Amino acid sequence: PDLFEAPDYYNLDELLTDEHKLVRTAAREWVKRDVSPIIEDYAQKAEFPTQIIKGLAEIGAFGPYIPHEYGGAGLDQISYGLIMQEIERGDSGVRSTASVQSSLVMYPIWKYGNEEQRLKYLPKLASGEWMGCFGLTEPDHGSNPGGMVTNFKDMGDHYLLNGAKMWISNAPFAQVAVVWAKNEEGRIHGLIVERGMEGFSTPETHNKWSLRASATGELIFDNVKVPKENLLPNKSGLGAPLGCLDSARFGIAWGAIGAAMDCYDTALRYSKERMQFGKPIGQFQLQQKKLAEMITEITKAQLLAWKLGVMRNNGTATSAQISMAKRNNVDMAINIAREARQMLGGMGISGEYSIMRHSMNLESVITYEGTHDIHLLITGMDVTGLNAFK
Ligand code: TGC
Ligand code: FAD
Repeated sequence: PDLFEAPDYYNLDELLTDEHKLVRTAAREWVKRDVSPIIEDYAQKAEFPTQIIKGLAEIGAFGPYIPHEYGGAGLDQISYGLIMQEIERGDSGVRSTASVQSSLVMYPIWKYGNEEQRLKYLPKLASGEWMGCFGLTEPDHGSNPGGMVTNFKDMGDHYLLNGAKMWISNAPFAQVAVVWAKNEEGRIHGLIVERGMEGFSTPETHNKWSLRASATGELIFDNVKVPKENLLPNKSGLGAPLGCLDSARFGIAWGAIGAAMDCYDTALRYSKERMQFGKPIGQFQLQQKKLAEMITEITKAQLLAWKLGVMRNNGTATSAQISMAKRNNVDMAINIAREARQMLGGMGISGEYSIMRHSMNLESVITYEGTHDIHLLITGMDVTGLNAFK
């Protein structure tokens, strides 16, 4: 079999429909052709390759499950997951761009917006004509977003927005920002802020050693006049942004498998080619242990993601179940990246191979969308009924 398509140790393809496989093939072929050959170079330069935006839109990565009437691909949750998996096989930073656009910008406009907002923004976001970002995290409020200080006041004919967001993916080039801020009563609402509004700026964050091919920045609001029609009317409170995170975390649980697959494939291939002591290194038991553990963990993660996809499709997945998959699968991927890097010896640190880039990228993935420890505490709260955050 083509190693790029592997691994599928438990023949999980049997669980997929023809549509799932077609969507996956389209994403896979596009990543192989348009992302993998250029991405190392962009990561080294610390630049987002804007030329791939059109291709991301074409494979349905912008709003995979948003209905056709709003320009989305109208697919199910498993197709969404498979697209994220294939993109992250290329690079977690590219998957981040797609996650943010779909789950953190299009999703809230679709779910919490009115019809005018859906029609104004969703088709342009689906086609990639406009790119979006999501502002929840602040300099002093990361894991505890409920403490945010960004706020807006009702000025009669508009809102006046003040505050700052930090670590925002896509911020430096986004035309549209979905921003979470408190009103005068301290209630959290979503506002659509557009580039060009006076007092709104998006300085880029430099010197990242992780997600270098993804642009990250701040969102600064200095008395920004936001038209009243830009408030998302249909949901407020912390549950509104957390609902978006459920969708993004689900996609990350699938995406991380893609990064792990690429590291495993690379290490497996290398272990059969690299000769030391007169043998391929794959013949040594210590190297076989690494590969055997990798394929076991990938297979478990695939099953977790697939079943979660079934539950997302029928609307029964709980936020805690999503947390478990995000936490497990990202941890699985970061461990595989680290082991795979060692298997390549000195070559493991070189940009000739993708492993070190995946390894560094996953340091962000294990932190954003809720850190590894925050997700553990969500599981802990779910099973004990006792809240460690309060
Ligand atoms: P808590 O009191 O537990 O909950 C507040 C309200 O929210 C409801 N809720 C949820 N609703 C929907 N989905 C969820 N997952 C929900 N979790 C909780 C909850 O029922 C409650 O509703 P109500 O009506 O009673 O008010 O909230 P808390 O303040 O104790 O915090 C809980 C905690 C720590 C789990 C949460 O705040 C959290 O998840 N923190 C992590 C922050 C985080 O994930 N930030 C991500 C920023 S975005 C990002 O990283 C993008 S990276 C993208 C990329 O590049 O791919
Ligand atoms: P902190 O919350 O300060 O956490 C520091 C440490 O303390 C962590 O290990 C954490 O697990 C631990 N900790 C915190 N609270 C507890 C507790 N109660 N119990 C035990 N341990 C605890 N945010 C957005 O809004 N939009 C984006 O697009 C976005 N993109 C990002 C892109 C990148 C590359 C990165 C790195 C981050 C991005 N983020 C984004 C922000 C991300 O969600 C936050 O970094 C993350 O939620 C953690 O917040 P923090 O960095 O403030 O860490």
